[in-house]
Amino acid sequence: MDRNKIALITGATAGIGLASAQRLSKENFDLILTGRRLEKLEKIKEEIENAGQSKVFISHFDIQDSSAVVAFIDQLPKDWKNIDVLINNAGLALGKEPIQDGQFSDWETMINTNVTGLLYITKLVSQLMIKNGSGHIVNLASTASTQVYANGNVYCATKHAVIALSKAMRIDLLPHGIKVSAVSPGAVDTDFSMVRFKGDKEKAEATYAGYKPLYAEDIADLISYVIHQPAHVNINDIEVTCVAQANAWNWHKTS
Ligand code: 8X3
Repeated sequence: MDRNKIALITGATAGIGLASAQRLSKENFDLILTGRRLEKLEKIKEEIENAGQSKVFISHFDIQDSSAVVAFIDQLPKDWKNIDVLINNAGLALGKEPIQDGQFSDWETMINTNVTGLLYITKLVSQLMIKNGSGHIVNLASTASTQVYANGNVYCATKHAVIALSKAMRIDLLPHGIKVSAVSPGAVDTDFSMVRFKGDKEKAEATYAGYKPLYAEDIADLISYVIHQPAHVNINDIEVTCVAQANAWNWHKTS
């Protein structure tokens, strides 16, 4: 291939999405970065392009909005439509209450972002990949994709859906040679918990206190490993936690 590969990363303004963008910019990828915050995307584009290794195309929209997703794909310049890798990273948790106390609006946002938004993007990008004759879709799942913890209800359900959809996509896209992988991290020290607890710093910090959690760069490293396998190899599913976390419930905290 005489061009850089192209990776599309959703939710690229922070956390795992941003770390993946930074990582892939050093690995001969040009990047399509999407998110809701234009200013952040502009800053990231400038930083990566100034470093001189990668071209960056940005687009800001909310993946919950199907017309915005359609418009984004329609308006992608022709050369940027050769997407080699789609990293479905956009996703969030909102609230941590028992089912009887959960907020409808939190549930809607989680389901519409983590599941429906991922589907909108995947449908349209997989059509481009089929036209191009190859591609790799990497879905960000979670330890919550196979386990359910107290008060994790709807978030865990959305991540279970991500694993089910990853398996389904792998079947549907099999005749087209498109790889589908799921990456399932445990606790990663990002603004995930500040978002989940709606700015409650004490609760957010408690999530990562008393042990050494994973960092966004650890997951970017794994994603890089997953997408750099030989053409005939696909990593279907990979779960990763820090050493202090055994599963969704068991932790070894020193304070
Ligand atoms: C993030 C991991 O344990 O907060 O998906 O659900 S957890």
